[in-house]
Amino acid sequence: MTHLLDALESGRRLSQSEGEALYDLDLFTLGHYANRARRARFGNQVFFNINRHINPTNICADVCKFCAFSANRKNPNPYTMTHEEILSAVEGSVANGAKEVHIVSAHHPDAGLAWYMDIFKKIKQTFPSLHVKAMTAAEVDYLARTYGLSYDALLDIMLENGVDSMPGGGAEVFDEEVRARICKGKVSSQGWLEIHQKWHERGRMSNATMLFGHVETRAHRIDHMVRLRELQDKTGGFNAFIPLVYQRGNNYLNVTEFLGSQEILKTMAISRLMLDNLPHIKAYWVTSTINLALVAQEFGADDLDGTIEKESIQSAAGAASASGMRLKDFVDLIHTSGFVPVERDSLYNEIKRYM
Ligand code: V47
Repeated sequence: MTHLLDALESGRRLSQSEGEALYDLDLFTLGHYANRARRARFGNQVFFNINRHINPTNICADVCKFCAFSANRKNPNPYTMTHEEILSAVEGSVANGAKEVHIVSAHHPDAGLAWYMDIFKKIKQTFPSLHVKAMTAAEVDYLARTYGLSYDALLDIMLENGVDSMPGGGAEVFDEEVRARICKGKVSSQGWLEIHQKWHERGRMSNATMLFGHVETRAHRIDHMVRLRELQDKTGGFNAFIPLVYQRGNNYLNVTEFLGSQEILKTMAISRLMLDNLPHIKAYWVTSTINLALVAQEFGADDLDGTIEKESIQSAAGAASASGMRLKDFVDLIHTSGFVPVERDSLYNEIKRYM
C-alpha cells in the first residue's frame, strides 16, 4: 500500500495491477489524488455544453443484452424518424442555443447507408456551424459489414457528409469474454479501437465510453482503461472518457447486484488516475444522476455533458433523462456545488463562463 501511495504521490503512470489495487484505497484517499490531478489541469471549472441528443431510430439488428432502447428487444414503440423530423428537431435546438447535435442510432437493417449519411449532410447544409457528433464505432462497424465497405471507406464517407467528431458509444467493456456475454455479434473491442484510431489519423477527435456496473469485474474496468490509454499514446485523439453507469430497467441482462455510489465515485477517480493522457473525464449526469455527477467533480471528473433536451437510450432503461436539463438549473447546480460553470464547444474551447 505504501508503494501505491508513493506512486500516486509521484504522479507516475500506474500499471494494470496498481490500477486494480486503487480500489482497495478508501474513497477519500483516492478522491484526494484524483481531485489533485483534476485541479492541476482545470482548477475550479466544470465544463458542459448546450447540446441536443437525437436517436433517429430504435430498430436494431444487434443484440445487446443491456439495451432497453432497441425495439427488437423490450422497447414496445419502434420508430424511425424522417429527415424532416430530424431537421425540425435540430432547428428548435439551434434556436435554444445548441452548438452540438449528438446523433446515435440503432443498427437498422433496412434503412440504407444513404438514410444514415443524408441526415448529417442535410444538417450541415442547413446549419453549417453546428457541430455534428455522430456514429458510434458500433454503427460504423455495422454499416461497413452490411454494405461491404472497409472502415476506411466508411469513415471517409462520414467526413464527406459532415460528421465532425465521433461519440464514444459501443465500447462497453473491452474484455472479450464480457463482450461475448453482453453484446455478442457487435463490433469487437479490436474493431472499436481500430475505428477510433483511423478516425484520429484523419485528424478528427472522438470520445470513449465504458459501460460498468453489470457483469464485469474491477480488473476488466482497469483493462478497458489501459487499452484506451495505449491508443491515446499513439493518436492523442480522445477528448473525453465517459464511464456510463449501467441502468437496470427493461433489459435482458439479469443483473441482481447494483453498484453503490462509493464504487461509482471510485471508478470516476480511478479513471482520472489511470488515464493520465486523456484530458477530460465526463461524469455523464444521465447515468450517474445529476447530484452524484456534481459530487464526482470532487473525485476527478471535470465535465457533465450537456443539456441534451431529449434522451432515449438510457431513459428507456430507467434513467431520469428523457427531457434533458434546463440550462439555468445546470448552471445554478454547478455554482451551488462551488464550481465555475464553463460552457464549452464540442472540442472543449471555452464559449462562456457563468460567473
Ligand atoms: O454504448 C445502452 C449505452 C451508449 C444502457 O461521446 C446504456 O459524448 C447505461 O454513445 N445503461 C450509447 N448505458 C451512448 C453514447 C454516449 C452517451 C453520452 C455521451 C457520449 C459522448 C456518448 O449507451 C452505448 C451503451 O453503452 N447504454 N444501454 C443501459 N441500460
